[in-house]
Amino acid sequence: MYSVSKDLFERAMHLIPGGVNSPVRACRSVGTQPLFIERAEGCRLYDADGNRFVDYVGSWGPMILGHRHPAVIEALVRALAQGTSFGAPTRLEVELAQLVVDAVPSVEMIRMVNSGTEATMSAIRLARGATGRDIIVKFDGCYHGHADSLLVGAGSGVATLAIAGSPGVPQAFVDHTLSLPFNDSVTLAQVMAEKGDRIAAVIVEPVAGNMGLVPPQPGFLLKVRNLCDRYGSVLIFDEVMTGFRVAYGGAQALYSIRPDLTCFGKIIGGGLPVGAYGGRRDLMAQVAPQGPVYQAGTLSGNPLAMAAGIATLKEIAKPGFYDALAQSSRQLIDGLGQAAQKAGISVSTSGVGSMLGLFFTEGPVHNFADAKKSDLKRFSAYYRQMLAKGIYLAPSQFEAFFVSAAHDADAIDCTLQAAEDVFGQLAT
Ligand code: KE4
Repeated sequence: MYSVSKDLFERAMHLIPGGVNSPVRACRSVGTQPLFIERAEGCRLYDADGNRFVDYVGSWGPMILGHRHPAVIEALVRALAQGTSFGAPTRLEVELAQLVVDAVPSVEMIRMVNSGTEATMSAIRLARGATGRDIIVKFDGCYHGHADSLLVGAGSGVATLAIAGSPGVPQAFVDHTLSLPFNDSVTLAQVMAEKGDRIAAVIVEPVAGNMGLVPPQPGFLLKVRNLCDRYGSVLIFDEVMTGFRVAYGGAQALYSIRPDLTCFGKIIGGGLPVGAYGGRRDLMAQVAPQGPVYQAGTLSGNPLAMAAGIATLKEIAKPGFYDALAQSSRQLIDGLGQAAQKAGISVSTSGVGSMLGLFFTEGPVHNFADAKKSDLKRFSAYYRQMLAKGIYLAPSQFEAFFVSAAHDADAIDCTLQAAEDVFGQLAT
């Protein structure tokens, strides 16, 4: 069933740490070996053994259109005909920057980079440079990439691997980073009252997706915004995952909050390596070469990534795109909750647009401490049994999962059928 993947994994283990190029893909927290994917089409993946799966990882978010959308492929073919990388400006960078600026009013200027990590790392540096302050506030369970100063009490891989921070992160970085409970504006207010004049920025996933899916509680984001205003700290929305996912204008459009800086990734690259940070003109004007805050990147604004991102954004900007996606997503998450309930399995489900979460705990799940109450053994069994039925989920309780425009009724139906069988088996 998975013999080719097993062989490839054995070879990979000798060449690549853990046999993967990104930790969560190792599937260690769910007790399986990773499948090596050969190709993808629409909402489905095909592994090296020819097995077919309905894909709810979507490359961890970028594939909101589904895999190999014709418009994206055509744009890439056109771009390839011109070359792959020039190390010089191209019209495509201007076009993608304009699309993002038009879509997200708080973004007056934007800089392309090559990953979400680069985006958040650079936004943090900019906030520190602009304020002359050092302290950064983040929230437990939120993951902003693997930059040293942010790998403290993070979610995603760190949560899954139960590493608090990471070896190699100097103590000094821990001193400059405070990690507080998500959705807890009282604690944030206390910390800001005590240290606010030394806090350069508060960085938050406006909808947390790296401890599983945890939406903001009513008023939380507004309270964060008001506290940043009160103490002169920069508010950074890490929309690497939520940007163009939960709404065309991102979570900030959904919750009507205007951050000072926003980080992007994933969808704006249409599946190619990309990241970006942008926001207030007076802040972004301080980024080199216009200003003194240095940041650079060999492949920043790469024409292939720009072409795929432009094609993707043009498709998702079309009328009705998000309504249709929300409808199929709602059908899925409600169906999963009902299937679990029917089997007598305690789960807590949540959804913001096509970004979904299912915890194996009674809930409610409002923060990382709640999320960690989940039954990880039961999640692992659920993951493995759903995989055996052709449903490809994120291999971690602490990840969100995603529906794309390519997930048709057949895909949703067979997922719900599989879940009904699996929850029934888990209950015995
Ligand atoms: P990258 O450096 O992985 O492109 O982006 C880091 C990042 C920043 N901010 C948020 C909110 C993110 O979700 C991420 C990366 N997400 C993880 C999984 N949720 C990527 C998967 C992986 O690490 O393999």
